[in-house]
Amino acid sequence: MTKPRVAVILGSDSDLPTMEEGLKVLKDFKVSFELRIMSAHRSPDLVHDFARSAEKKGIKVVIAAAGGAAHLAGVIASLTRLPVIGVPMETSSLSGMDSLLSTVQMPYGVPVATMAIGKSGARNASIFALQILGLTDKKIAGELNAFKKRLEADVIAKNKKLKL
Ligand code: RP5
Repeated sequence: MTKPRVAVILGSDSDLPTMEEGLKVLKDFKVSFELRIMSAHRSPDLVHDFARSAEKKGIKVVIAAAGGAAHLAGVIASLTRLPVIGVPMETSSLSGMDSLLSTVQMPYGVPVATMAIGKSGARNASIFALQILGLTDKKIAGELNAFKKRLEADVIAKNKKLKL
């Protein structure tokens, strides 16, 4: 196994079923990743230690998923220069709007690239991470080009199936 270049950080194990959708994408592209559970509120020291050491360990991009008062991605972004992608989890009380706003509303200088709420955000977080890696990795760039071509081909095929 090559050294992980992507770290996927979950606020809780309850986020895993949603984030598995994104992990599948990384696996499909055969990109190794580190998967950890840590909470900005319940285990701040773990978050601090991870974020301060991630770049030195060879991580290039962090995906952080959290729900509710979802400060995990923002706290990680405050502690590292690595790009941080936030995935807001769907919640039962506010349908994930709480997670979305607390992930996206970052102050100037500490951005979090915030995806859509839930599974579609989880999948796009992985695509976005691959796009970042693809800036310097020709193999990933080529595979992303092929992936985008497949998306286009699917749309064209749907048009052909239309019966008016
Ligand atoms: C957040 O609180 C987690 O990211 C999770 O989405 C939410 C609920 O966590 P659990 O109570 O299920 O551990 O920190």
